[in-house]
Amino acid sequence: MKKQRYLFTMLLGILVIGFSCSTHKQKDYLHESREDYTKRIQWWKDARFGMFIHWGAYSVPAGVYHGQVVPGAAEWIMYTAKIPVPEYEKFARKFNPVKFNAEEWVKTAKAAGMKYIVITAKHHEGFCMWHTKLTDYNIVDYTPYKKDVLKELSEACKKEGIKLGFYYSIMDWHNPLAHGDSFPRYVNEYMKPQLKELLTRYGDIKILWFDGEWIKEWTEEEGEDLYNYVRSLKPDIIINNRVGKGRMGMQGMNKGKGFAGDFGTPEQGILDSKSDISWETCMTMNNTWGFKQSDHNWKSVKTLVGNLVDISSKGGNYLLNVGPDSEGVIPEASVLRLKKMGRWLKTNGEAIYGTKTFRYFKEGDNIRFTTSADGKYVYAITLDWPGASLSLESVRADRDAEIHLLGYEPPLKWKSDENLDLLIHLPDKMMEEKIRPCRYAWTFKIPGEAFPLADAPLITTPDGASGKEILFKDTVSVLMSVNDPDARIHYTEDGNLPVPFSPVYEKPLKLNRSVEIKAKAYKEGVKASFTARTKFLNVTKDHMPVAGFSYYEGLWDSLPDFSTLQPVKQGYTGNLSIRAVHPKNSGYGIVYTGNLIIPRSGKYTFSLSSDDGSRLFLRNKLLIDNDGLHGFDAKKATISLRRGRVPFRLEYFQATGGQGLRLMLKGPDMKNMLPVSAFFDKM
Ligand code: FHN
Repeated sequence: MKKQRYLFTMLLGILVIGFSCSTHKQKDYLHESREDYTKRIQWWKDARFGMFIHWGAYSVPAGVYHGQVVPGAAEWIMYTAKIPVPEYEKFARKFNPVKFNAEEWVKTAKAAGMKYIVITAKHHEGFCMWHTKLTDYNIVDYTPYKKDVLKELSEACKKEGIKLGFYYSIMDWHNPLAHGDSFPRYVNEYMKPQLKELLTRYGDIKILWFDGEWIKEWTEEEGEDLYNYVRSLKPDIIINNRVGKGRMGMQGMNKGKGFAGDFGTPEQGILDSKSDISWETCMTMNNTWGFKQSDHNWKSVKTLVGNLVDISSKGGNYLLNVGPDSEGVIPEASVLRLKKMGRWLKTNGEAIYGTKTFRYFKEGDNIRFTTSADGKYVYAITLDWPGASLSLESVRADRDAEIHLLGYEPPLKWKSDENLDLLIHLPDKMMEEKIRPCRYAWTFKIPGEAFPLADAPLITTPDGASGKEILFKDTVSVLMSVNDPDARIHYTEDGNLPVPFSPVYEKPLKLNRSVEIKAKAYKEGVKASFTARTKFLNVTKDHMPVAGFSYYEGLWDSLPDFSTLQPVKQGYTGNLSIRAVHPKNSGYGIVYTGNLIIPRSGKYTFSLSSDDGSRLFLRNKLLIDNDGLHGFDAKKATISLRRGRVPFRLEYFQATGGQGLRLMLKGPDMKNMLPVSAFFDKM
C-alpha cells in the first residue's frame, strides 16, 4: 500500500512537472569558453567564505539510537545504525523545528563574514526540506511543522543580500527507485523534477552542491547530462564536481580534465598548495555535519581563522559547516566561533575577499600571502604574532611605500636589509596583546611585488622520505636536489642559515648523528631561494623514545592482514602523527610497533580513536578493536599492567574521507589521559 501511495504521489508530480521538463532544449554547457566560465564563477571566487548547513530528519536522533551514541557522522545514522525505513520515518514525523528563524540564521552567516549559504535540500536519507510535489516525505506534508524552510531561507537570503545554494544528494536511501535497474527512473521521474522545483521556486539559486555521486549506479555520462540539465534551468548557476565522477575521494579535486563540474571539493582538508582549478574546502566545526548531541569537539577560532587564511592563500573557498538541532537552533558553540571570525574579517577582510594568489603562497610555516586584485598590494598574513619585527624574503616593497598593519592607522617603519629581505618594525606597545588590532592572525599590507627567488632545494633520503623531521637508526644518506640546473645548493649542518660561502652540495651526505640540515639554492640574477630545512634524528644514538612504523598503500573497508602485505616504507616516529608518516589523504595503512614503559603497576585505561579503523595489541593480545569504516570515534579498554616494558602493536587504516588516529592512556595517580607517545620506550 505504502509503495502504491509513494508511486501515485510521484506519478502526480510527474504529470505536474514532468511535462514541462520534456519541453526543455538541452544545450551543451560543458564546453563553454574560459572567459564565460570565469565571468560566471567570479562572484563565488571573490566571496571566499560560505556557510554549509546540514539539517534534516537526522537532526532529530542527533546521533543517538536506542539510547546509544551511534559512531560516525550524525547524518549517516540511518545507515550506520541500520535503521529500517519505516522506523527512520518516525524521526521525520517528529521533526518540528519550532525555533527555526531563517532571518537569524542568515544574519549569523552575514555577521561571520560569510557571503553565501549552501543548505541540504535533500541528504542521503531522502527527506526533503522543501514542499516538493514528488513525495510527501517532506518538511511540509510529513511533519507537524508544516512550513517550507527553504522558502523562508531563500526570502531571508534575498533580504540580507546573501547568495543561496542547495546541496542535493544523488544517493537516496528512502526512494525505492534509487537503486539498481530502476535508477534511471529515479533520475528522470524524480531527481530532475525535484531539481526543477528547487531552481524555479526559490528565487535566484546560485549554487548546486551535489553529493553521493560515488554510488555504482551513477556515471560521468549521467553527471554531464545532469550538469547540462541544471544549467539549462539556471544558466549562470555554478555546480560542484560531485555532479560527475571526476572527484578523487576526499582530496576533492578531479583525477583529470574533462569531468563535469565547476569547482573541486576537498573535504575536511586543505590543498597542500595553490591550484589553477577553482576549489572549495568544506569542513565541519566539530566532527560531524549533522547535529550530534555528544560531539563537543569544536575547532578553536584560531584554527578556523588559520584555515580561512591558508585556503585563501591557495586560491580556494572555505565552506564552513553548522548543524542546527531538531528545533532549528544553530549550536551556541558554532555561533560563538562565527561571531569571532566575523570580527577578524571586519579588520582583515580586504586580504581575503576578492584577492588573488601571490607568486609564493607562504613563507616558512606561519606566513601566508594574498594580493589585491589589481596587483598593487601584497598582503602578508602572519598566523603567529611576529614579535618586534617581521622579516620577509619574498616581497619587494615599492620605493617609499607605506606599509600598514590592517586595523592600525599609522604606517610602519621598514627597511630592506643586506640580504634584500624586507624588515618591518612593529610598535613596541603591541607586544601587549590587547593593544593589537585583532587576534588570531595579522595582516601586513605592502605596496610591492614578489621577489623572483631561485627554486628551493629538496632534501630527501634514498627511500624518498622528506619533510621537517626524519628519524633514522645508525646512519642515513642525505640527498639534495633543485629543479634548476643553473642553481647550486649551499648547505649547513650547524643550524646556521646557509650563505654563499657555505659548503656546496655535490654528493649524498652520510650522517650518523642528529643534525638539522639547512639548504639554499643560489643562481645568478635572482635572489637566493627560501631555506629548506630537515632535522635528521638518530633514534639510537640519542636514545629517543620512538615507535617503529610500516606504511602500506591500498583501499580497504576493514583492517587488512598486514603480515601478507609489503610495506611501501618503514621508519621511526616520536608520535602517532599520520601526516609525519605520509601526507596522503586516502587509501593507506600504518602499523606502529614498539614498547611502552609503564611507570608503575596498576589499572590503565586506553582510549583509541580513529577514522577509519584501528586495533591495539598489548603483548600480541588484542586489547581494543576499533576496526571498520567510521568517523573519528573512540573505543576504550582498561587493563591491569605491571611496571616495566610492554610491547605494543597499533594497526590503522584510512579508506577515504576524514582521517585521524589518537591513542591516549591514563594510569594510577594520573589526572588526565596522556598521548601514548609519552610512554614510548627509548631506542
Ligand atoms: O556523506 C556525505 C556527508 O554526510 C556530508 O554531507 C559530506 C559533506 O560534504 N559529504 C559526504 C561525505 O563525503
